[in-house]
Amino acid sequence: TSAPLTLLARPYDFTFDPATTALVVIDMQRDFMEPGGFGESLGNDVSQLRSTIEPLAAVLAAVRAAGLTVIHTREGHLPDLSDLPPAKLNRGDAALKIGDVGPKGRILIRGEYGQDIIDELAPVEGEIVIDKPGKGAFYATSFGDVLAEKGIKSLVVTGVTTEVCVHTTVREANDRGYECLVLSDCVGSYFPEFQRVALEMIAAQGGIFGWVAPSAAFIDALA
Ligand code: C5J
Repeated sequence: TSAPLTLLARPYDFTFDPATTALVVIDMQRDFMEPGGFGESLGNDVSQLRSTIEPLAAVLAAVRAAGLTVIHTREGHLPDLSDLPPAKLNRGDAALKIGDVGPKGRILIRGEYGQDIIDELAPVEGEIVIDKPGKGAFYATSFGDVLAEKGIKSLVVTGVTTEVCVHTTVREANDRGYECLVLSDCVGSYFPEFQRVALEMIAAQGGIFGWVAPSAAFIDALA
C-alpha cells in the first residue's frame, strides 16, 4: 500500500490507494466507436462516443506514469458463437447481426479487427485485456480473479456505453465490495439524456453504487 489519495467527487470525496486501485477501460472497441460495427448496426450514431477518447487517453497516460494496474475489456464472442445466447443474437432488428461479416470483420467476434480496441487507446505491454461475452465484466470472465489476485479494492471506471456495460460492471463490482469511481468525461452514451441520468443514478442516494468525478480531478489527485 501507499499513501491514500483523495479527490472531489459526487456525492462526496473519493479516497483511494493507488497500489490497490485499477483503471478499468470498458469496451473502447471499433465495434462501438467506429462506423461499420455492432453499435452502428443497432442504429446508433457512433460519433456520440468520440468525445471520450481524448480525456481517456490523458487518464491512461497519467495512470501509466503512476504505475496503477490497467485492465481493458472487450465485448465479444467466440468464432463458433458457442458463448452467444440466442436471446442476445436475436435481440433487436440489426442490419448486421453478431457473427455476420461487416466492413471491419465479423461483428463482435473475438480476434476480428472491429472487435479490437481503437488505436488511440491501444493497451500497452503489461496491461490486462479481458474478453467478455456479456455486458458486465464479471460474467464468464477471469476479471474477478484478476482483481483478487492483485489485491485491488478500488476501480476507476471508464469506457462505453455508460448506461450499458459501464453500469452493469459498476453495479456488479459494487455488490462484490469494490469502491467504484466513474470518470464522467471518459464514459459515453449514444443517448445524451441517458449519459446525464446514468451518471446521476450512480451518485444518488449517497453514492448508491459509486462515485462520479471529472477526469481532471482524478489526474490532479495522481500528480
Ligand atoms: C453495448 C457496451 N452497449 N459495451 N455494449 O451493447 O456497452
